[in-house]
This record gives sequence, structure tokens and C-alpha cells, in this order.
Amino acid sequence: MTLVDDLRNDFSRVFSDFVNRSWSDSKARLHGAIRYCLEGDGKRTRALLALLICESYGRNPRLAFSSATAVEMVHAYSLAHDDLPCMDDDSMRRGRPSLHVAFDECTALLAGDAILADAFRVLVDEEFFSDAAFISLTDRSRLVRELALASGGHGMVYGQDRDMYWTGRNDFNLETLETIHRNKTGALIGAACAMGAISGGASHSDISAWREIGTLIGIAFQAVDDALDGSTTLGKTPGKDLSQKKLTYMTLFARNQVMDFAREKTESAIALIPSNTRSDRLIEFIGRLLSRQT
Ligand code: GRG
Repeated sequence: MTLVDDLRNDFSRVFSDFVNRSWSDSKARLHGAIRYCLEGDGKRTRALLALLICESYGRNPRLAFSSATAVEMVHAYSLAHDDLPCMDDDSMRRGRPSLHVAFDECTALLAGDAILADAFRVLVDEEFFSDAAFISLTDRSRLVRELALASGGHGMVYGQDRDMYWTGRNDFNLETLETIHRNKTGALIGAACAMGAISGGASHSDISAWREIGTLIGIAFQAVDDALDGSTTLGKTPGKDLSQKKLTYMTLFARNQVMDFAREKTESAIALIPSNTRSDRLIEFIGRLLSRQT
């Protein structure tokens, strides 16, 4: 087991405990759906980026637990809403029935809404993570701003809107694809990185650099995801992009070109890492995202 695995296990334990404490009404269907959505077997990539970046400033990665949790919550809600029949209509997620299949459409919609709103409370209320008390109120408002910008109409939701618009159309180019993925996938990963940097006490210019680093990692991550579409290891229905005529990197390029593209974006991201950080563990982790099969 690597040190990054230790960190993932540590975070997963705290996250799971937080979920069970926060939505504990066993009779409420909504609480059951929220727990189901948040406890799915995700890779926790966005959380780990935030924790490792905080750590690269010589700080305890636990200082970024509230950021990591809030980002994972927004990510989980986006997957649940993306799977709804009105969007990608996927019945499998994280290797098991999607939220609306396990519960019902209304409950899946409401659970996603609740998770999105509650994610912001995690950033400002000290009751959830005691470490958050060490983050100043000014920095907490910066965390809220990062997450709001990345999730809303100038970030992930905008990217999702463009994705829906272009599905099934043919008159696109690489720029169209970049706009979709910069927003749909890159913005939230960019926020995770910027939030890890804020939690680590980084300067303004470093925070901006991390936002762009995360966005590039997100684009590379998406390209790898597109290349893996036919595989059964992603935890969702295999071949879904192709059958739905989704605009992906595989629509424009051959698989080896898509992987080269992902490698180039990753190299550009690593080149932007501020030199005043100790980022060995982080760089190793980013490299592993390229060779992932899940
Ligand atoms: C519905 C508002 C709204 C937004 C949806 C993020 C998104 C936008 C849709 C999810 C579908 C998708 C393929 C997104 C691309 C990003 C991506 C590869 C998501 C899967 O992320 P992983 O692999 O998932 O990190 P786990 O399950 O490991 O957390």
C-alpha cells in the first residue's frame, strides 16, 4: 500500500463517518438516497488532489478535509443528475444501480439538490470538521467562491449544457470539445486543486496556477475516460458514449492519439506546479491518473 492509499483510506473513513452522522434519519427516503449517492465506491480523485496540494505546502493534509468533502459532494450530485433519464439516462454508476434506479427519479433529483446545497455548509460550519477552524473566515469565503464558480453556470453546469447541446451533432471541432471538457470536467478538478492550495495557505498567484493545473488535469482525465468508454471497468454502462453519439475525444481521434493528448495536457499541468512546493507525491499521483483503468 502506498502513502497515497493511506491518505485515501484516512479520508474515506472520515467522509463515511460524516455522511452517516449528517443524514441519519433511517426512515427518511431522502436521507437514504443521499447516503447511497455519497457512499458509492468513487476513486476520490478530486479529494486526493486537494489533500496532496495542501500537503505540498508543508501543512497537514487534514486541513483540506472540508474542501475535499465539499468537492466530492458536488461531484457525486453531478453524477446522480447526469444519470437521470432527461440527461445521459444511465442505469449503472460506480458499479451498481444509478441513484434514480435504486430509488426513483424525484428522490434522485432532490437528493442531488440537497447534496449541492449542503456541500457549501461544510465549508463554513465548524461542526463538521474541526480542522476547518484553523482556516480563516476570509479563506473560507475564498473556498466557497472557488466551488460556486466551478459548479455553476460558468463552470460544470455550463459544460453539461454544451455537452447536451452537441450530443448527436456533427459540425463540431476540437475547440468545441475543449470548451465542453474545460467546464464539465476541468472546472471542478480546477476548484479541488485551488481549494487544496487555499487550505495550504498558498499565495494568490499560486492559487490561480493550481486552478489552471487542475483544469488541465481534468481535460486529460476526461480524455482517458473517453478512451476507456468501451471498457467494463468504469463502473457505468460500457460503450455508452458511442451508443448515445456523444461528442468525445474518441469521435475526433484514434485511441493512441487520445492518450498522447492526455499525456501532453498532464505534462503541461506538471510544468505549471509552483516551485516553492514539495510535490513529489502529487506528481506521482497525477501520473497514475493517466494509466488508470477504472
Ligand atoms: C448534471 C449538473 C450536472 C453536471 C454533470 C460531471 C458531469 C456533469 C457529468 C458526469 C459524466 C461524466 C462522464 C463526466 C466527466 C467527468 C468524469 C470522468 C466523471 C467521472 O469521474 P470519476 O471517474 O468518478 O472520478 P468516481 O466515481 O471515481 O468518483
